[in-house]
Amino acid sequence: MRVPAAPSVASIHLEELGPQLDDLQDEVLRGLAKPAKELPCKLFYDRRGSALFEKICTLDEYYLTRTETAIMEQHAAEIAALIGERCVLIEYGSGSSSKIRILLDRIREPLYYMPIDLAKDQLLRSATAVAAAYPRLNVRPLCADYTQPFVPPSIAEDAARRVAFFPGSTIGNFHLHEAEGFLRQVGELLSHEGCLLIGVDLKKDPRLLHAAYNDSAGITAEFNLNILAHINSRFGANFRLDQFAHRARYNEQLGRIEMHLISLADQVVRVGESMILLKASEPILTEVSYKYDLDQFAALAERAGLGVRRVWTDSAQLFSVQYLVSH
Ligand code: AVI
Repeated sequence: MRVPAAPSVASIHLEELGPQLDDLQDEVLRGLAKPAKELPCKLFYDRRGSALFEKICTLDEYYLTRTETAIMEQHAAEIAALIGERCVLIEYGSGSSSKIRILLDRIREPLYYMPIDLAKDQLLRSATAVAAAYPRLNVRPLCADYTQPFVPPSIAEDAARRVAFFPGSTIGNFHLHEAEGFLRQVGELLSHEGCLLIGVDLKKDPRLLHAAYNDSAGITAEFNLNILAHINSRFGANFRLDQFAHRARYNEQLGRIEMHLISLADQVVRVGESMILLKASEPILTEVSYKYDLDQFAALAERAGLGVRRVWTDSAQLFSVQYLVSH
């Protein structure tokens, strides 16, 4: 059996697959030119946004992180047995790379770990920390926008199987048709024998959802407003953060949290060379966060060519961790 050479932490090499700054700016401008203005939620995650999100994950009201972590810890042995030995782990939206450790502590001889994220600084920091903690693991961070189709570098052809990991219910941040396209793309990457371990937040009492996205310490509001600061520094825009307010509401009909920034006045904002007109009370949609029921998610996965093989939930059925295979 081939055992990969232990990489030294200093040798961590980060691979980049765009996107170009111009493409991102175009995406921002296209969103702001729509009759109902919107911004891409991937732009939440600059250095400050990533730190604010880490803080959100520790809040009492934000049940998602602790519930998912508890489910994974409780079922880690079973999950590891399903995954088997000598796999390559590909994590989408790896952020702080904390939940992958629950798997790495249990899986037998994982060969490679490829964390994929757009937030480059945090990606490099987290990948370096994982490499230091698991010296026999080959860690290959990839800075890429996984919300767009991309071809990952070929790695670990000698691995027994590819395992995609997509925790946190980030799948909820895709619109439904995008979620299907994303799952199909993951399925194609997995090929035969591959599997996807995914965290999916579930429908529940809207009061719990409202509290989770309108926390009493105001961290989610700061996180939402920070997208404007990020756009200011990255694209030479001049949004005034004190001219916008955070709003997050549960749209029961569509089964999703809708997070907006509300313009507090008639105003003109410059983004690059463009001038954007905003009316008082006009909303900018910054994020959707879909909540699924189990049947609805299984049907979505089926349409994308994936089959749900195992579902673990907490006793209150707040959150689910699901094990999917490609057909
Ligand atoms: C990353 N994502 C799953 C979070 C969510 O709950 O939709 C982002 C977030 N937005 C506000 N709070 C947390």
